[in-house]
Amino acid sequence: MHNGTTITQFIIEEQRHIAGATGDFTSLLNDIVTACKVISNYVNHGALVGALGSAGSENIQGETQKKLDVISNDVFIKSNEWAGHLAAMASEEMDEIYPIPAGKPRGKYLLTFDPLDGSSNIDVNLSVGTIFSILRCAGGGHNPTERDFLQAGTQQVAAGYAIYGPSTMMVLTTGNGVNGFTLDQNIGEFILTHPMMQIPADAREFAINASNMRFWEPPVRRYVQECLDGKEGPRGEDFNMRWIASMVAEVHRILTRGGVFMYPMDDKMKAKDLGGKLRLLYEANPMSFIVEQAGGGSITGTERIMELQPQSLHQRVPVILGSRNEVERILAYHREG
Ligand code: AHM
Ligand code: MG
Repeated sequence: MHNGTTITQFIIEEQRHIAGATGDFTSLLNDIVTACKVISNYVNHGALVGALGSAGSENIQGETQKKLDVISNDVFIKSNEWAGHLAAMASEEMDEIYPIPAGKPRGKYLLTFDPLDGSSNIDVNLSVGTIFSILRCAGGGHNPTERDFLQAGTQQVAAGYAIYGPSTMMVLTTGNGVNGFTLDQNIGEFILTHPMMQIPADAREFAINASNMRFWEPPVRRYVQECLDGKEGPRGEDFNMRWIASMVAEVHRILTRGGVFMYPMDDKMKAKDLGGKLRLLYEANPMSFIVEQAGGGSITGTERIMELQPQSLHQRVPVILGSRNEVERILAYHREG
Protein backbone atom coordinates (compact mmCIF):
# COMPACT_ATOMS: atom_id res chain seq x y z
CA MET A 1 0.00 0.00 0.00
CA HIS A 2 2.73 2.45 0.92
CA ASN A 3 5.56 3.55 -1.30
CA GLY A 4 7.06 6.07 1.07
CA THR A 5 10.36 6.42 2.88
CA THR A 6 10.78 4.15 5.90
CA ILE A 7 12.52 5.54 8.97
CA THR A 8 15.43 3.11 8.44
CA GLN A 9 15.89 4.27 4.86
CA PHE A 10 15.67 7.89 6.01
CA ILE A 11 18.31 7.46 8.70
CA ILE A 12 20.70 5.57 6.39
CA GLU A 13 20.35 8.23 3.68
CA GLU A 14 20.90 11.02 6.23
CA GLN A 15 24.04 9.33 7.62
CA ARG A 16 25.51 8.98 4.11
CA HIS A 17 26.15 12.74 4.17
CA ILE A 18 28.20 12.48 7.36
CA ALA A 19 31.90 11.93 6.80
CA GLY A 20 33.29 9.10 8.91
CA ALA A 21 29.89 7.69 9.94
CA THR A 22 30.41 4.02 10.73
CA GLY A 23 26.81 2.84 10.74
CA ASP A 24 26.85 2.57 14.53
CA PHE A 25 24.52 5.49 14.98
CA THR A 26 22.11 4.24 12.31
CA SER A 27 21.98 0.88 13.98
CA LEU A 28 21.43 2.45 17.43
CA LEU A 29 18.50 4.47 16.13
CA ASN A 30 17.05 1.30 14.63
CA ASP A 31 17.14 -0.42 18.02
CA ILE A 32 15.39 2.57 19.60
CA VAL A 33 12.74 2.42 16.88
CA THR A 34 12.20 -1.27 17.59
CA ALA A 35 11.82 -0.57 21.33
CA CYS A 36 9.17 2.06 20.60
CA LYS A 37 7.24 -0.37 18.39
CA VAL A 38 7.20 -2.91 21.21
CA ILE A 39 6.03 -0.29 23.74
CA SER A 40 3.40 0.89 21.27
CA ASN A 41 2.10 -2.66 21.09
CA TYR A 42 1.81 -2.90 24.90
CA VAL A 43 0.11 0.50 25.12
CA ASN A 44 -2.36 -0.43 22.37
CA HIS A 45 -3.31 -3.70 24.03
CA GLY A 46 -3.58 -2.11 27.49
CA ALA A 47 -5.96 -4.05 29.69
CA LEU A 48 -6.04 -7.00 27.25
CA VAL A 49 -2.50 -7.90 28.27
CA GLY A 50 -2.89 -6.84 31.92
CA ALA A 51 -0.60 -3.83 31.37
CA LEU A 52 -2.68 -1.15 33.14
CA GLY A 53 -2.55 -0.05 36.79
CA SER A 54 0.13 0.49 39.36
CA ALA A 55 3.32 -1.57 39.65
CA GLY A 56 3.29 -1.04 43.42
CA SER A 57 6.74 0.60 43.40
CA GLU A 58 8.17 4.14 43.42
CA ASN A 59 10.89 5.74 41.30
CA ILE A 60 13.69 7.93 42.71
CA GLN A 61 11.45 11.01 42.61
CA GLY A 62 8.92 9.28 44.87
CA GLU A 63 6.37 8.87 42.07
CA THR A 64 4.31 5.69 41.96
CA GLN A 65 5.35 3.62 38.98
CA LYS A 66 2.73 2.25 36.65
CA LYS A 67 3.10 -1.29 35.31
CA LEU A 68 3.69 0.21 31.89
CA ASP A 69 6.48 2.48 33.23
CA VAL A 70 8.31 -0.63 34.37
CA ILE A 71 7.54 -2.69 31.26
CA SER A 72 8.61 0.14 28.94
CA ASN A 73 11.84 0.65 30.87
CA ASP A 74 12.68 -3.07 30.53
CA VAL A 75 11.88 -3.03 26.81
CA PHE A 76 14.22 -0.07 26.27
CA ILE A 77 17.06 -1.72 28.17
CA LYS A 78 16.68 -5.09 26.40
CA SER A 79 16.46 -3.54 22.93
CA ASN A 80 19.49 -1.31 23.38
CA GLU A 81 21.99 -3.18 25.53
CA TRP A 82 23.07 -5.95 23.17
CA ALA A 83 24.37 -4.35 19.98
CA GLY A 84 27.57 -2.68 21.15
CA HIS A 85 26.69 0.95 20.32
CA LEU A 86 26.19 2.18 23.89
CA ALA A 87 28.44 2.66 26.88
CA ALA A 88 25.55 3.23 29.30
CA MET A 89 21.92 4.27 29.63
CA ALA A 90 20.07 6.48 32.11
CA SER A 91 16.33 6.46 32.64
CA GLU A 92 13.78 8.49 34.56
CA GLU A 93 12.69 5.18 36.07
CA MET A 94 16.11 4.01 37.32
CA ASP A 95 17.97 5.48 40.32
CA GLU A 96 21.45 4.95 38.89
CA ILE A 97 22.97 4.84 35.43
CA TYR A 98 22.93 1.47 33.66
CA PRO A 99 26.40 0.69 32.24
CA ILE A 100 26.27 -1.98 29.54
CA PRO A 101 26.89 -5.17 31.54
CA ALA A 102 30.19 -7.02 31.41
CA GLY A 103 30.11 -9.69 28.73
CA LYS A 104 28.33 -7.40 26.26
CA PRO A 105 30.24 -5.07 23.93
CA ARG A 106 30.34 -1.38 24.85
CA GLY A 107 30.18 1.49 22.34
CA LYS A 108 30.72 5.23 22.26
CA TYR A 109 27.20 6.55 22.81
CA LEU A 110 25.05 7.27 25.86
CA LEU A 111 21.26 6.98 25.83
CA THR A 112 18.89 8.78 28.19
CA PHE A 113 15.16 8.16 28.14
CA ASP A 114 11.80 8.58 29.77
CA PRO A 115 10.26 5.24 28.76
CA LEU A 116 6.63 6.28 29.26
CA ASP A 117 6.06 9.98 29.68
CA GLY A 118 2.64 11.14 30.85
CA SER A 119 1.94 7.75 32.37
CA SER A 120 -0.73 9.22 34.66
CA ASN A 121 -2.81 9.16 31.45
CA ILE A 122 -2.36 5.51 30.70
CA ASP A 123 -5.29 4.12 32.68
CA VAL A 124 -7.67 6.64 31.08
CA ASN A 125 -6.57 5.76 27.54
CA LEU A 126 -5.06 9.12 26.58
CA SER A 127 -1.89 9.75 24.61
CA VAL A 128 1.45 8.92 26.21
CA GLY A 129 4.93 8.68 24.73
CA THR A 130 8.61 7.79 24.99
CA ILE A 131 11.31 10.50 24.97
CA PHE A 132 14.99 9.83 24.29
CA SER A 133 18.30 11.59 23.77
CA ILE A 134 21.67 10.37 22.46
CA LEU A 135 24.99 11.78 23.69
CA ARG A 136 28.60 10.87 22.99
CA CYS A 137 30.53 9.29 25.85
CA ALA A 138 33.90 10.85 26.62
CA GLY A 139 36.90 8.54 26.55
CA GLY A 140 35.36 6.09 24.09
CA GLY A 141 32.87 4.77 26.62
CA HIS A 142 35.01 2.14 28.32
CA ASN A 143 34.19 3.07 31.89
CA PRO A 144 31.08 5.26 31.90
CA THR A 145 30.07 7.18 35.01
CA GLU A 146 27.19 9.47 35.93
CA ARG A 147 29.43 12.44 35.19
CA ASP A 148 29.60 11.45 31.50
CA PHE A 149 25.86 12.10 31.27
CA LEU A 150 26.09 15.64 32.66
CA GLN A 151 26.39 17.33 29.27
CA ALA A 152 24.57 20.45 28.13
CA GLY A 153 21.68 19.87 25.74
CA THR A 154 23.67 21.55 22.98
CA GLN A 155 25.88 18.43 22.97
CA GLN A 156 23.05 16.07 21.99
CA VAL A 157 23.69 14.00 18.86
CA ALA A 158 20.03 13.15 18.37
CA ALA A 159 16.73 13.33 20.21
CA GLY A 160 13.26 12.09 19.57
CA TYR A 161 9.98 10.92 20.91
CA ALA A 162 7.38 8.33 20.06
CA ILE A 163 3.77 9.30 20.67
CA TYR A 164 1.23 6.54 21.26
CA GLY A 165 -1.92 8.35 20.18
CA PRO A 166 -4.68 7.67 17.65
CA SER A 167 -1.72 6.69 15.48
CA THR A 168 1.77 5.91 16.72
CA MET A 169 4.34 8.40 15.49
CA MET A 170 8.08 8.87 15.85
CA VAL A 171 9.50 12.40 15.72
CA LEU A 172 13.23 12.69 15.33
CA THR A 173 16.05 15.20 15.03
CA THR A 174 19.73 14.62 14.41
CA GLY A 175 20.37 18.36 14.31
CA ASN A 176 19.23 18.76 10.75
CA GLY A 177 15.55 19.66 11.14
CA VAL A 178 12.71 17.60 12.56
CA ASN A 179 10.97 14.77 10.76
CA GLY A 180 7.85 12.83 11.72
CA PHE A 181 7.07 9.21 10.84
CA THR A 182 3.78 7.35 11.25
CA LEU A 183 3.69 3.66 12.16
CA ASP A 184 1.93 1.60 9.51
CA GLN A 185 0.62 -1.18 11.74
CA ASN A 186 0.06 -3.51 8.79
CA ILE A 187 3.70 -3.61 7.72
CA GLY A 188 5.29 -2.69 11.06
CA GLU A 189 7.27 0.24 9.63
CA PHE A 190 7.43 3.95 10.45
CA ILE A 191 6.87 5.91 7.23
CA LEU A 192 7.94 9.53 6.70
CA THR A 193 4.68 11.49 6.80
CA HIS A 194 5.73 14.84 8.30
CA PRO A 195 8.98 16.03 6.67
CA MET A 196 10.72 19.10 8.10
CA MET A 197 8.20 20.00 10.77
CA GLN A 198 8.12 23.74 11.61
CA ILE A 199 6.54 25.46 14.57
CA PRO A 200 4.71 28.65 13.56
CA ALA A 201 6.50 31.64 15.15
CA ASP A 202 3.23 33.11 16.42
CA ALA A 203 0.43 31.30 18.18
CA ARG A 204 -2.76 31.93 20.08
CA GLU A 205 -2.80 28.79 22.23
CA PHE A 206 -1.14 28.03 25.56
CA ALA A 207 -0.86 24.96 27.79
CA ILE A 208 -0.31 25.12 31.55
CA ASN A 209 -1.67 23.32 34.61
CA ALA A 210 -3.82 26.18 35.91
CA SER A 211 -4.46 24.42 39.23
CA ASN A 212 -1.01 25.76 40.22
CA MET A 213 -1.93 29.37 39.40
CA ARG A 214 -1.70 30.61 42.98
CA PHE A 215 1.94 29.43 43.14
CA TRP A 216 3.14 30.97 39.85
CA GLU A 217 5.77 33.69 39.66
CA PRO A 218 4.71 37.18 38.43
CA PRO A 219 6.02 36.89 34.82
CA VAL A 220 3.99 33.71 34.16
CA ARG A 221 0.92 35.17 35.86
CA ARG A 222 1.24 38.24 33.68
CA TYR A 223 1.58 36.22 30.46
CA VAL A 224 -1.37 33.95 31.21
CA GLN A 225 -3.55 36.82 32.46
CA GLU A 226 -2.92 38.74 29.23
CA CYS A 227 -3.92 35.65 27.23
CA LEU A 228 -7.09 35.25 29.31
CA ASP A 229 -7.97 38.92 28.84
CA GLY A 230 -8.30 38.17 25.12
CA LYS A 231 -9.53 40.76 22.63
CA GLU A 232 -10.26 43.28 25.37
CA GLY A 233 -6.77 42.93 26.91
CA PRO A 234 -3.28 44.15 25.96
CA ARG A 235 -2.78 41.37 23.39
CA GLY A 236 -5.94 42.37 21.53
CA GLU A 237 -6.69 38.77 20.59
CA ASP A 238 -8.50 35.76 22.04
CA PHE A 239 -6.39 32.78 23.10
CA ASN A 240 -7.22 29.11 23.42
CA MET A 241 -6.02 26.78 26.20
CA ARG A 242 -5.14 23.05 26.41
CA TRP A 243 -3.70 20.80 29.13
CA ILE A 244 -3.25 17.09 28.45
CA ALA A 245 -0.73 16.39 31.29
CA SER A 246 1.36 14.47 28.78
CA MET A 247 4.38 16.46 27.62
CA VAL A 248 4.81 14.38 24.49
CA ALA A 249 1.25 15.11 23.41
CA GLU A 250 1.59 18.84 24.18
CA VAL A 251 4.88 19.12 22.25
CA HIS A 252 3.39 17.17 19.37
CA ARG A 253 0.45 19.57 19.20
CA ILE A 254 2.83 22.53 19.27
CA LEU A 255 4.94 21.02 16.46
CA THR A 256 1.79 20.57 14.45
CA ARG A 257 -0.02 23.89 14.97
CA GLY A 258 2.08 26.06 17.28
CA GLY A 259 1.48 27.26 20.82
CA VAL A 260 3.29 27.44 24.14
CA PHE A 261 3.77 24.76 26.78
CA MET A 262 4.70 25.81 30.31
CA TYR A 263 5.67 23.89 33.40
CA PRO A 264 7.24 26.91 35.11
CA MET A 265 8.98 27.36 38.44
CA ASP A 266 6.50 28.07 41.22
CA ASP A 267 6.47 28.77 44.96
CA LYS A 268 5.32 25.25 45.83
CA MET A 269 8.33 23.69 44.11
CA LYS A 270 10.65 26.31 45.61
CA ALA A 271 9.42 25.46 49.11
CA LYS A 272 10.27 21.81 48.44
CA ASP A 273 13.66 22.79 47.00
CA LEU A 274 12.78 21.29 43.62
CA GLY A 275 14.34 22.85 40.52
CA GLY A 276 11.12 22.34 38.55
CA LYS A 277 8.75 19.53 37.60
CA LEU A 278 10.30 18.10 34.45
CA ARG A 279 13.62 16.28 34.22
CA LEU A 280 16.45 18.01 32.37
CA LEU A 281 18.13 14.94 30.86
CA TYR A 282 15.08 12.83 29.97
CA GLU A 283 12.46 15.43 29.08
CA ALA A 284 13.60 19.06 28.89
CA ASN A 285 16.79 18.66 26.82
CA PRO A 286 15.47 16.27 24.16
CA MET A 287 12.25 18.26 23.74
CA SER A 288 14.21 21.54 23.61
CA PHE A 289 16.43 20.12 20.86
CA ILE A 290 13.40 19.08 18.83
CA VAL A 291 11.55 22.37 19.39
CA GLU A 292 14.58 24.50 18.49
CA GLN A 293 15.26 22.41 15.40
CA ALA A 294 11.67 23.11 14.34
CA GLY A 295 12.19 26.87 14.73
CA GLY A 296 10.76 27.25 18.23
CA GLY A 297 12.24 28.39 21.54
CA SER A 298 12.79 26.63 24.87
CA ILE A 299 13.72 28.36 28.12
CA THR A 300 13.53 27.98 31.89
CA GLY A 301 12.05 31.48 32.07
CA THR A 302 15.37 33.26 32.18
CA GLU A 303 17.78 30.93 30.35
CA ARG A 304 17.99 28.75 27.27
CA ILE A 305 17.47 25.18 28.53
CA MET A 306 20.00 23.59 26.15
CA GLU A 307 22.80 25.74 27.60
CA LEU A 308 22.29 24.62 31.20
CA GLN A 309 25.17 22.63 32.67
CA PRO A 310 23.48 19.62 34.33
CA GLN A 311 24.43 19.10 37.98
CA SER A 312 22.87 15.69 38.58
CA LEU A 313 21.24 12.84 36.71
CA HIS A 314 17.67 13.43 37.85
CA GLN A 315 17.85 17.23 37.95
CA ARG A 316 14.54 19.02 37.36
CA VAL A 317 14.06 22.32 35.58
CA PRO A 318 11.24 24.73 34.72
CA VAL A 319 10.22 24.44 31.05
CA ILE A 320 8.62 27.01 28.76
CA LEU A 321 8.72 26.05 25.08
CA GLY A 322 7.00 26.52 21.76
CA SER A 323 6.30 29.28 19.24
CA ARG A 324 9.33 31.52 19.10
CA ASN A 325 7.71 34.94 19.45
CA GLU A 326 5.61 33.84 22.41
CA VAL A 327 8.61 32.26 24.17
CA GLU A 328 10.60 35.46 23.57
CA ARG A 329 7.78 37.49 25.08
CA ILE A 330 7.78 35.30 28.20
CA LEU A 331 11.59 35.62 28.42
CA ALA A 332 11.22 39.41 28.25
CA TYR A 333 8.59 39.35 31.03
CA HIS A 334 11.03 37.36 33.21
CA ARG A 335 13.86 39.81 32.48
CA GLU A 336 11.61 42.77 33.34
CA GLY A 337 11.06 40.99 36.70
P1 AHM B 1 5.92 11.60 34.12
O1 AHM B 1 7.22 11.53 33.38
O2 AHM B 1 6.03 11.00 35.49
O3 AHM B 1 4.77 11.08 33.34
O4 AHM B 1 5.64 13.16 34.44
C1 AHM B 1 5.81 14.13 33.45
C2 AHM B 1 4.45 14.65 33.04
C3 AHM B 1 4.52 15.44 31.78
O5 AHM B 1 4.31 14.63 30.65
C4 AHM B 1 3.39 16.43 31.94
O6 AHM B 1 3.63 17.60 31.24
C5 AHM B 1 3.39 16.67 33.43
O7 AHM B 1 3.98 15.54 34.03
C6 AHM B 1 2.00 16.82 33.97
O8 AHM B 1 2.06 17.19 35.28
P2 AHM B 1 0.74 17.54 36.15
O9 AHM B 1 0.10 16.24 36.49
O10 AHM B 1 1.28 18.26 37.34
O11 AHM B 1 -0.15 18.42 35.33
MG1 MG C 1 8.17 12.00 32.03
